[in-house]
Amino acid sequence: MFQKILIANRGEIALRVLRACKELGIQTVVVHSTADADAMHVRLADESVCIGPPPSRDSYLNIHQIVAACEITGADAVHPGYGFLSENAKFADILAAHNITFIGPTGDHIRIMGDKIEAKRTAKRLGIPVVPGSDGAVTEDKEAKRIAAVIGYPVIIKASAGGGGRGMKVASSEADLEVALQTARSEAGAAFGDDAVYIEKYLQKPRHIEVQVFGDGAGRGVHFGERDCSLQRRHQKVWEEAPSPALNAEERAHIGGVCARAIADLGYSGAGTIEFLYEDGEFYFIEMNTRLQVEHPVTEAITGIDLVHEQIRVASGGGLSVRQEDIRFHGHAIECRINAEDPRTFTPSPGTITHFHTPGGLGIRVDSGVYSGYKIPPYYDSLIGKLIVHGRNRVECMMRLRRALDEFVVDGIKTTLPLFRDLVGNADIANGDYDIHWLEKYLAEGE
Ligand code: MV4
Repeated sequence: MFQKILIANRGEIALRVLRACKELGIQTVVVHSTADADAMHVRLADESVCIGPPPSRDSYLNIHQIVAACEITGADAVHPGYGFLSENAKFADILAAHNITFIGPTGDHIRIMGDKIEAKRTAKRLGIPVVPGSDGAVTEDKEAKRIAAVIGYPVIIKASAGGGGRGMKVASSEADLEVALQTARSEAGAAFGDDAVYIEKYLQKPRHIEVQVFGDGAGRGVHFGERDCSLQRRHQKVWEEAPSPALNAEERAHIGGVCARAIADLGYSGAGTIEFLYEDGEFYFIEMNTRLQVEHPVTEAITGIDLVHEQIRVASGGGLSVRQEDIRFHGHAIECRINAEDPRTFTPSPGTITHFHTPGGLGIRVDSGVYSGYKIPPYYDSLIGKLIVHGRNRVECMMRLRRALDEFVVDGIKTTLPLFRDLVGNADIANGDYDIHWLEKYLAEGE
């Protein structure tokens, strides 16, 4: 087991990882920018190293400063959290070259999944169902037209170097296709320095369902069920739940089994998320994330398994703590992302939190690094905490969520809490009847 882990992140996830290290008796080092000197994770860590000024590129993204902080403190592993360097293959390679363990998959696995064409090709080879479309990059308009005619319109053009919704164009008929291709190519070239694009059938009303997987790096793979993350705005998830209200146990076991076998065959190590669009009872792979995700606590709630413990264990060579048959699903969990934003426009609202009171009681978890008197710096993303509620079933979970939202107090800044108080009272949400477009339509209607 590791002696000392360096946490290369900030905010609620730095605290989340720190808690896991403390439970495992592992020493902690945090790195932080000058803007985060007063952050909770800096106060709670055994050691801290200031690695630069507020802009991320000069601090949380500065690989050399982070490696230097490892050498100075003698950390033997790095947990990258999510965002920042968590899916940076070069960072994973550099740490390996310094004999420091990256708590995550190999640089090569990160590289494969970062290239969306290569990721899709790999998924297909491993038996994961993919969206019908081109087999790789499309370079010729004629070829694109031929493929679109076969799969049928509408189609979507995606950038291979994109992902997470960046660099996509929809074409509803052949008349739109050339312009969509040109625009997608030039935008991808400008944004990513790689103009490779691919084409897929455009699904019009899918849900976003993602499967949590783990590999031990030596041919074993397991799944921890799915999360439904359909409620999002501009590709930012707002509300996530597990299990998905749309799946039955048979569908869950089937897609989970497919994903676990793929992870085993790939020799993948650590936590991963395989993202699907789900429409009319079918799953279609879109991307794989090679990190721990913001919404991992809903999976922890329904399985009772600490996914950060599991990541640390696997990275240290201890293997998976569970076999597939040990992983059981209990009840229902919902996560609400509390952002320092206007609840309707989502405009960031940094500033000082004058009062912070979190809900408690059975089935309530709040992951947050903020406190009364804390000043939210304007340089980073606006997530200030997550409310995760667990119940024996979805109805109980929703009742408890409504109560928890009533107790939650964040004064001094705007937050997304009022949006969640509206959502818990909505009939579609109560029925679990929503797709990836539901929230944006709901917000537009309220204008
Ligand atoms: C799609 C799609 C429809 N059809 N692909 C957006 C994020 C990126 N991960 C993939 N995305 C989409 N890909 C096909 N073939 C619709 C989306 C999409 C979406 C997906 C998940 C969650 C929210 C979304 C919002 C808009 C579009």
